[in-house]
Amino acid sequence: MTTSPIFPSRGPGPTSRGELDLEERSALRRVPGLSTELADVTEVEYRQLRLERVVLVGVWAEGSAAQADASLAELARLAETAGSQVLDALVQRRERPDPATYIGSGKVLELREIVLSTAADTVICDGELTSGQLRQLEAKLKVKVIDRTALILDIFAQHARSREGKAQVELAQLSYLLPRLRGWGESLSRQAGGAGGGASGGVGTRGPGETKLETDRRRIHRRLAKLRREISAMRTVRNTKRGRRRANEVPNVALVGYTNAGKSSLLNVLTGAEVLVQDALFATLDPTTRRATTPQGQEYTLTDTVGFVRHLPHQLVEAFRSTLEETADADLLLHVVDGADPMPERQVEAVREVLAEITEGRRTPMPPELVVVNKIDDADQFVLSRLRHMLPNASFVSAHTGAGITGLVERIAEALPQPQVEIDALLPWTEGALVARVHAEGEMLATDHTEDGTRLHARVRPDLAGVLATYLVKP
Ligand SMILES: Nc1nc2c(ncn2[C@@H]2O[C@H](COP(=O)(O)OP(=O)(O)OP(=O)(O)O)[C@@H](O)[C@H]2O)c(=O)[nH]1
Ligand SMILES: [Mg+2]
Repeated sequence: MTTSPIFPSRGPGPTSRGELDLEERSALRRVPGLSTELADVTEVEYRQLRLERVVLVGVWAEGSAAQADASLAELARLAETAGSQVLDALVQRRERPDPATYIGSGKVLELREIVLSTAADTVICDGELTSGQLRQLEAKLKVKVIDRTALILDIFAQHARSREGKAQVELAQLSYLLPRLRGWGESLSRQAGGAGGGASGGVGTRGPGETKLETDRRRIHRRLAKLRREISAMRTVRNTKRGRRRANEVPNVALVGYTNAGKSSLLNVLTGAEVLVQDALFATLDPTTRRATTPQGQEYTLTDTVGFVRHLPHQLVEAFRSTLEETADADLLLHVVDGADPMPERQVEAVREVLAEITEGRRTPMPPELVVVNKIDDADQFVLSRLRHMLPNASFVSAHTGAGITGLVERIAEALPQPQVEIDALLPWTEGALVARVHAEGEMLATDHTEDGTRLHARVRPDLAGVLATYLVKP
């Protein structure tokens, strides 16, 4: 077993403030982030992380040491995106997480020391923990403990803007919360109650009674049902809009990819849009669609949407299913890969996993995928050559410098489904090969053999229509 701190500790903090912090936190923890309809569910502690002092901890069960470190580095970025200050990080080498306390009991003691010396107020675990694990860790560490799933849900909650996005995030949060209702946070409340003056009966006595718990559960179930109804109603509206686009036969291209890969930047470059670009994870949650035109003049729409991450909480995938499925209905996927990431291969894998989860059980197959490796201006040459090998058909671009963008635009144009052009042409007998080609590629409406040649009435792709231009019969 090894414990490797990968972030320098910032030295011991003022532990004397601990009790005060604890009280403040208990006050803060009550029902933040939930809608007003649940405001009186005091035991529903969906924990917010804003501006907290955190220590990260991970279990390294498989893969290389570099991967384990990268995993914690990503957790650190997530924590910072959520607004926390990362003080320290630990990885424990273990075959599997401890069923009771996630990390081993010896390591829990070490972690407690680190928590004390850094004056951290929160520990974030790099996985999805059971409520039992969370409760036991909190009892031992005496600070708030949350897992990676809750952290990601928190970022989504902070970034959600649209009514639909907010409803989707709340649905995900409540689904996460429901199985964890009993007990999580209970031990900490008791601690706070004790520290706050023993017999006064404050915080410690507010643990959920069985009846209260049942009421909370019922309320949450009702709320979940309502959210599902609302989300499906909003989806109907969006489907109608999309149906209208379809009817106009404007093909849609969807940008997908790992969070922070540069999807929004590419949307801006390709369409001249000005959507939010941020060096933050999950900057984009709401889908944005913009019109674009190929160099040949064909119109299409480009949709930017929520990014993916390794082990995207399944509650989020479920809640965002309608948004994500829309992606899977596109005519073409632009799969954006962050070339500046040290291990972009893992991003590609994670994105394909989420896409597979979305399309699972659907009858329509995945749209064709065009991989775009972005940020080549900032990428390591070794990583790029690995990617060129792994993704021989990818486009290599930089949204910042514009490198490779012209080529990408051509590739998009080629990959778009072509609208069919209806032609009426009279081909001389000498053009037998062309007649055969129209039969093979086009949709035949009528054929007539006349004295002057073959009269063809058909629907064909624009390029073939171009070839036939000289033989068109003027109406
Ligand atoms: N060096 C470099 N940085 C880039 C490039 N494209 C985007 N970035 C930066 O990468 C960060 C993320 O860009 P976004 O376009 O917001 O990425 P995104 O995929 O939309 O991210 P989310 O919406 O958060 O999932 C920003 O800081 C961009 O400035 C590029 O070609 N080169
Ligand atoms: Mg974005």
